[in-house]
Amino acid sequence: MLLTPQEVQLFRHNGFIKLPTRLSGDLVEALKAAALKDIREAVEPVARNKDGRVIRISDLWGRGGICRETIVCDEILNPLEALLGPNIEFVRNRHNHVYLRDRDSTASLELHRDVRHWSRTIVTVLVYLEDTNLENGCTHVVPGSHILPDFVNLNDGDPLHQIALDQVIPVPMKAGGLLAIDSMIIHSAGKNRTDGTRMSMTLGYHTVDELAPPDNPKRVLVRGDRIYKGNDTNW
Ligand SMILES: O=C(O)CCC(=O)C(=O)O
Repeated sequence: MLLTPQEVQLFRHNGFIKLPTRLSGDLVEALKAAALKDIREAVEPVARNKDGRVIRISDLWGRGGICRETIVCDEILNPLEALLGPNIEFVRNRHNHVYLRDRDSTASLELHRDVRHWSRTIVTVLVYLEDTNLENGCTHVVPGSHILPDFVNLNDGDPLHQIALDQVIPVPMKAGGLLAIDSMIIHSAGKNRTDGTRMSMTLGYHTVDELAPPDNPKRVLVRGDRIYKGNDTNW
């Protein structure tokens, strides 16, 4: 299912869209089981909290199997085609991980942008492997903030920045739900105030960069062609 022109316009305007597609319950369960196994066995690369517990597994692409199948699945790439065009790359060196957030988690709780400049933004797809809500820390966004002027430190006390910070809203999502954000949007994870977990995958995608050398190992072509239009081929 592709996005309608109206949904594309909403994404461009608001900086996020709940995709109309979702992952099946079976796929979500299989993903959770695979992630929990890698967390239990601490399959590298992983990140740990201060107590040594694994809270994040990284390089989902490199893990292959069901992680890789999800990265290239139609439920994600079909709607992304409406946003990014027919030629899509998966970004290996931003996101590309599963987070297991609990009461002690501190990662990404501060409002932030994932990238520094609109000319180099990515589309991030948040894949929820458990229901997220106000209690267990759903994603929060400041609608439309992807087009605000570029600022690096949101918490510097500047009243203009405070205007943006005051407009943050929560975006609860069901397990299997897919939220696409322009990574320039100001956003955060919510605080998990429950005794349960909140597991999600975070995936980043680009349109193929027609001016970048085509052999970048940090970018994987997941749909279409790797076109190269640099004019150095006919100097
Ligand atoms: O998981 C979330 O809700 C947000 C994640 C996030 O902010 C990030 O990965 O940069």
